[in-house]
Amino acid sequence: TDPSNGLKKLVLKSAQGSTAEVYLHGAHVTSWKSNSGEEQLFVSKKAVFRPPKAIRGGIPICFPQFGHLGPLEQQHGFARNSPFEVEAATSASATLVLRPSAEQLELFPHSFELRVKVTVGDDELQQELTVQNTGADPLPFTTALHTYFAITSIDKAYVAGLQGVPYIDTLKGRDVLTQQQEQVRFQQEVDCIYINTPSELKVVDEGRQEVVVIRKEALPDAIVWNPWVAKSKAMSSGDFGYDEFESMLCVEAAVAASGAVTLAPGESWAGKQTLRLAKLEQLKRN
Ligand code: TA6
Repeated sequence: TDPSNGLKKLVLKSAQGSTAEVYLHGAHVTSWKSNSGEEQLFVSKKAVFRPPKAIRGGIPICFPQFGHLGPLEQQHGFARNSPFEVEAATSASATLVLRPSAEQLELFPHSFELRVKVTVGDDELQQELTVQNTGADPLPFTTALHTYFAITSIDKAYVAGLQGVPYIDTLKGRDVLTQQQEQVRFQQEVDCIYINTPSELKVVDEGRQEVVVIRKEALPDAIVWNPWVAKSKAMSSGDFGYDEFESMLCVEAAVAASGAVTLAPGESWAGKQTLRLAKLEQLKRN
């Protein structure tokens, strides 16, 4: 139990010294430190650790829908602010499970089991999601790992690997555009849903000369978000500092605009995100 907020969390540690912290509330990873002990994830200084409020930062799990791509009023679904149970745990990994409550079944009349397996390794963090349809009807869902990356400063950061990928700029409507540049950089609010991206994307922090390589499996889409000034000011009444947009960016591995997954009764789906820290020059060599 975390003495600062009374919430239950698991602390994971790899043989190489990398650590992760995952709260049972939302199976929410709030910290991933590399072997050297450097924090890779952003959590707002104003984050609220009080269920059912979702924690502003780390890796919220958006399920059974991403954004408004689903039937629920609540953006990003209810998994991120639900109590998970620990099903299995070792020093470096934990499997948490969510079965919908009666209230949630009222909202979303599909029974399911959502498992999240978090594993920390050599400068690496893995999250494996499995969804099992335990009901008698088809189960449609969209989902996202809404990862908030810590960066030195937004003017020295970019996302690589999206050149030529179709995307929807949610701030400009629903047209499908095509990403022209290899590097997605930030000079204003960005909120784009990239559709069927390559399986590997890079979050580059030129400030630290480091890269987090994102490898996605069965999570075909990626949302890139930075709230910038106006949105940050709007959020700063709550759980986000007015200037915190300068030290974070979101790249979210997702099943989103490429279309919902629909599971037949008894069927399962599995998706995975692997985050790996590398030095920038290492990647420029190979
Ligand atoms: O992933 C981008 C986004 O959908 C943004 O539009 C913004 O709403 C962000 O998620 C944060 O959503 P939240 O519900 O966590 O405040």
